[in-house]
Amino acid sequence: MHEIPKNHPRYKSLIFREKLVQGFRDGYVAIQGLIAHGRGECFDYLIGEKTLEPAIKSMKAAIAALLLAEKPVISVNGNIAALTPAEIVELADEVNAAIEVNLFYRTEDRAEKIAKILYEYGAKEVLGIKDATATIPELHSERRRVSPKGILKADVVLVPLEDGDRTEALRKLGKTVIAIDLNPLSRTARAANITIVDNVIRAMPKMIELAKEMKSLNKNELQSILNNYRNEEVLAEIINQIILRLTKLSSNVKTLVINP
Ligand code: PTJ
Repeated sequence: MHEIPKNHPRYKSLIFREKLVQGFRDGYVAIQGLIAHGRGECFDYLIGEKTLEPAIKSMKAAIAALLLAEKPVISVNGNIAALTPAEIVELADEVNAAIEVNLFYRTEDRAEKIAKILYEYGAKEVLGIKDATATIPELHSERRRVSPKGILKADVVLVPLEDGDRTEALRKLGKTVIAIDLNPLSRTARAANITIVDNVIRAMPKMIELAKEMKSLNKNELQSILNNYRNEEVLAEIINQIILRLTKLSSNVKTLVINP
C-alpha cells in the first residue's frame, strides 16, 4: 500500500482509498468500484462525514429485520470486501446470517478471491462461488447468478453499496432489502425497504454494536421497531439535513488562512 503520512489532514479517508486501490491491484475490486467510491465520498462530504440520527433509525430497523428473518443473507461485493471484511463476518455471526458473494462485474476469479478474504477473517461458509447456479428473474447483469441456498431463498437481504437494478429485482421477488448507500437519491436508496444513508465504514461497526444490544429484545419489540419504520420519511430527513447543513455553510464560508 502507498505510504500515507499519519499527520495528513485526510489520513483516514486516504487509508480507505488505498485499501480499495490495493483490492483492485490484488484483482478483486472492480475498477468501476473506484469510481463508485468517489461518488460515495462526495455524498459523505455533504452529510458531514458522520453518522446522522436518521441513519441510526434505519440501522435499528435493519437489525430488527435481520434478527426477525428466517433466512437472512449479507451480500458481498468487491468494495465491501476491501473496506469492511472483518465487520461482514462479525455482523453475520451476530444476526445469524449467511454470507454470499454477489458481483455486478462478476468473474469467477474475483468471486474466489473475495471468498478467500472472508474465510481469512473467520467466515464459516461463503456462498455464491461454485454454487451460484440459480438466477434471479428479470435481472440481466451478472448479479443474477445467486446461490440456491443463499439469496434465492433469503427473506431478508443486506446489500451494502449496490446498484439499483438488483434491489428492485429482489423486491419484486418479495424479499426485504436493506441497503447501505451514501446517496439518498440513488435508485437503490429509493427501492430498498430500509436504506441506511451512511458510509459502510461507519455503519458496519455501529450495526454490530446495535445487533449485540438488540439481541435481548423479544420478537414483539423487534416487530414494533420494524412496523414503525418509514423509509421515505428517513430519506426525507437526510435530504433535509443536507439542505440545512449546506445553507448554514453557505452563510458562513470559512476559507483557510494560510500564512506564507
Ligand atoms: O464488485 P462488483 O462487481 O459487484 O461492483 C461493485 C460496484 C460498487 C462497482 C457496483 O455495485 C456499482 O457500480 O455500484 P454503483 O451503481 O456505482 O453504486 C454504488 C453506490 O454506493 C453509489 O450510490 C455510492 O454513492 C455508494 N457508495 C460508494 N461508496 C460507499 C457508498 N455507500 C456507502 N459507503 C461507501 N463507502
